Amino acid sequence: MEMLQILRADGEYNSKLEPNLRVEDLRRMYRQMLTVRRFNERMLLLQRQGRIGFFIESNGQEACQIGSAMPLTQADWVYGGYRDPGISLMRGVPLKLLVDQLMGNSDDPNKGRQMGVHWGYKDWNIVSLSSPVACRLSQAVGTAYAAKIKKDNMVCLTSFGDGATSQGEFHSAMNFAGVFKVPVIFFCENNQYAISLPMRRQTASENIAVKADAYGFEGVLVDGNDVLAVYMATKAAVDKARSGGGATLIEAVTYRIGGHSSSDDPTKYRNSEELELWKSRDPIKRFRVYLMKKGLLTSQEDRKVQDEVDSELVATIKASEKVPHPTLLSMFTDVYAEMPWHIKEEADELMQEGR
Ligand SMILES: Cc1ncc(C[n+]2csc(CCOP(=O)(O)OP(=O)(O)O)c2C)c(N)n1
Repeated sequence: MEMLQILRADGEYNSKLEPNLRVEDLRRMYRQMLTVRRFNERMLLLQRQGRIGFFIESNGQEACQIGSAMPLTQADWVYGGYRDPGISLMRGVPLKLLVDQLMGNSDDPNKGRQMGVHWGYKDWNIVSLSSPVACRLSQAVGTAYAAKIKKDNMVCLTSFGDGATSQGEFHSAMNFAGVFKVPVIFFCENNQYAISLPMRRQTASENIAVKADAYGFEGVLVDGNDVLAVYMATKAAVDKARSGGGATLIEAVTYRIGGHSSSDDPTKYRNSEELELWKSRDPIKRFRVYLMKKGLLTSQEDRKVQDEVDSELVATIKASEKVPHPTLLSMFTDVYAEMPWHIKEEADELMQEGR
């Protein structure tokens, strides 16, 4: 199976395959990729300083997030992962809401009741993340199937890691999607590891994309560090799903540059040569070289964008840190349409304590 690649690691590109994207879209994609990178760096620092409790980085996976979100419309639905803050940003979720989520403050739409990095933004059709690996695949298939029954023109994209493909839920979701020709895009961000388990121990198949064959739909292998290739592959899958052609499995081959989470030490299970090799395939660097080659970005403009992204992050963190924690009583709101008596009793008791 051939891997779709448009931008090579050194920034050379295949002009025959370039997508027809507007200049402002290319610039937006670059800015958002930078934002994700800086967001990762800053949030990990905040976690180390004890200003947030937990974080999961997506350093190195920026092209996957930005390229896969790009072809979606606002009406489409996303069941994304903890490594996908960039999908939220591309859909228009303000950066502050991402920081609010990690702080669990009262501006967070979930009011701090979800685990950190478990993004969910109803206004942008981003469904709150469930922790069990792979369970969102069948949730996404269900949503997409409902849309099909209702003759709603939306598609549903779900992203997940290589580890998710070894769960039973992967089989159930893929099988159902194939049989019922559901408008869903399975977007696998193969970052080579499921915590410490390397890809060679994950599957004996030649790759993950090939698994789609068994379910009767197309599997596509794409360079996950090439934002243009990810965009092209996802756009084709979105167009196909929207026109009744059913599901696609996209395997975006990438690498997790950081640890699994802020609680992990990856030096325990992988070597620095491997890390350096993948760092040389950086998705942002190659997109920057491409934009410069095309005359769409100068070094000065690049500096300016980077400064703007940094300033926005600093200001956002400051603003989020000023927001108070949710009140204790907020744990009783938005949960039940009608509060059961025993919960009401607990809420009343808490209120009497003046909290
Ligand atoms: C059913 C289940 N088993 C184990 C875990 C613990 N766990 C959390 S993330 C993770 C690895 C997931 O790897 P992958 O799907 O490749 O995604 P990645 O973290 O690499 O993005 C595991 C085992 C879990 N959340 N759910």
